[in-house]
Amino acid sequence: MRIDVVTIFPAFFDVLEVSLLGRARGAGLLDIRVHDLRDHATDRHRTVDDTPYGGGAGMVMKPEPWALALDEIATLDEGEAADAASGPLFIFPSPAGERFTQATAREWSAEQHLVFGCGRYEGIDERVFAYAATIGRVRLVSLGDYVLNGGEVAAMAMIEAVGRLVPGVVGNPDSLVEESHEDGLLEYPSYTKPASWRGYDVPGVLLSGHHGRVAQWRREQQIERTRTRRPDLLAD
Ligand code: 6GU
Repeated sequence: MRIDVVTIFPAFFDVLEVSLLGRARGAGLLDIRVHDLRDHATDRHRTVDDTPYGGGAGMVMKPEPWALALDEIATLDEGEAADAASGPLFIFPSPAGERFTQATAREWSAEQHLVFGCGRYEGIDERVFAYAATIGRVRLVSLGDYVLNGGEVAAMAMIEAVGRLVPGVVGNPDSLVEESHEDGLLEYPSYTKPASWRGYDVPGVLLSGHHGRVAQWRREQQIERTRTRRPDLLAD
């Protein structure tokens, strides 16, 4: 899978060189390319923002540098411009977007080419989204109901959630099956040795060697945890 990121803070993405995703990049499973939006500014001050029409606080990111950056990234291997069908999936992290979930991550993990456009300030000129929809598909996506300073940290979270679902990135695919949110429930609690530690004992059923009872206990724990911590998931 190819993933491009457009940002005015490329350094945010340096950590993609470590851990699981770093290894996946080294192995050629993920082709991640980070671009500095300022490289596409058209003035010598490398300006990427301006004051909002209609007034108001903060600055808005200008459309021209975005269009140049997205055009370059969406250009097909044959040098031709992409269209809505042949182009990448453009993802703009935004607190005003639809909610990102494990289902979204699953869906995106089957894509060939994702492009994350990270906005800063009060946002990106709205026309950029309309333009991007002519050279690919566009989604505005939020991590949750709180505000971050920009799309970078949100894009990192989404890249990790999607990247680990790309075949081969996680060594043992079994570990992807029993996770929180994969079956709509939170994950069951986990324990390792020693069986007794500082007065806390591992639940006896896990030491019983009885696979059926272990499976039943874990299921009960999943439901109970979800009921107390995330009742909204059961309502869905
Ligand atoms: Cl995707 N972006 C920003 N800026 N803030 C957020 C968010 C995204 N998701 C939650 N808060």
